[in-house]
Amino acid sequence: MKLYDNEVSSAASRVRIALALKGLEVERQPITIFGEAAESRQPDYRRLNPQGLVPALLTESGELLTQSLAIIEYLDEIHPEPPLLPPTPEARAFARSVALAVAAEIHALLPPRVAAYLDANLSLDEAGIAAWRRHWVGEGLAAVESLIAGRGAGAFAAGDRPSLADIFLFPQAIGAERMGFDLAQWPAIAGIVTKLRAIPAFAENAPAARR
Ligand SMILES: N[C@@H](CCC(=O)N[C@@H](CS)C(=O)NCC(=O)O)C(=O)O
Repeated sequence: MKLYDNEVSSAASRVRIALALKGLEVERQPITIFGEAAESRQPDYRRLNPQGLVPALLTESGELLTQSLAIIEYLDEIHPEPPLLPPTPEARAFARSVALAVAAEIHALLPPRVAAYLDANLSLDEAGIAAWRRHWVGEGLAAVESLIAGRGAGAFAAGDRPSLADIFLFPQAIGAERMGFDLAQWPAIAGIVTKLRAIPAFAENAPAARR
């Protein structure tokens, strides 16, 4: 398998974490994602992945899979151990809801293409874009905190072992810290992130800081 990857990407980090939890080694193809000249925007990559996003995973059978949630569920199906989804239907639905609360309600508002649009079409300067990002991260993680704390599921976000929910939460929480948020304001998230930092699959595959 081959992963189209970017070390800074929060979405690609999710797939790297899932691969590491499964003990799977894949070929990595770095794809640049920032600026007009980004490889993700070029026709060659668009032909492969029309959305022009990372991650994307080329399977052994030559199919290109896109979207981190779909890729991770695929990996979980072809390599079921250790499972990335909890054992009960309710807990599985909860894990997916945390994953989507991060991917669809927070992360989707932050990537380079969104910042580029705010800059080019809505005349937001750097400070305006930073305020936009802080707003959606702060509001989004506060909601995720309530979801997790309200359910009181266990040691991790959706039970007593790391799951899909943690795979999505961890890179977003690391990103929030880099933006200057103190995770202590969200005690359930802060406690889970402390435990996840001690797990090499998470710690070694967190999104890198943008240089
Ligand atoms: N929902 C997608 C999000 C993918 C995504 O937005 N990736 C970002 C990097 S974190 C990207 O490739 N951005 C390129 C751009 O915004 O132009 C997923 O979960 O895979």
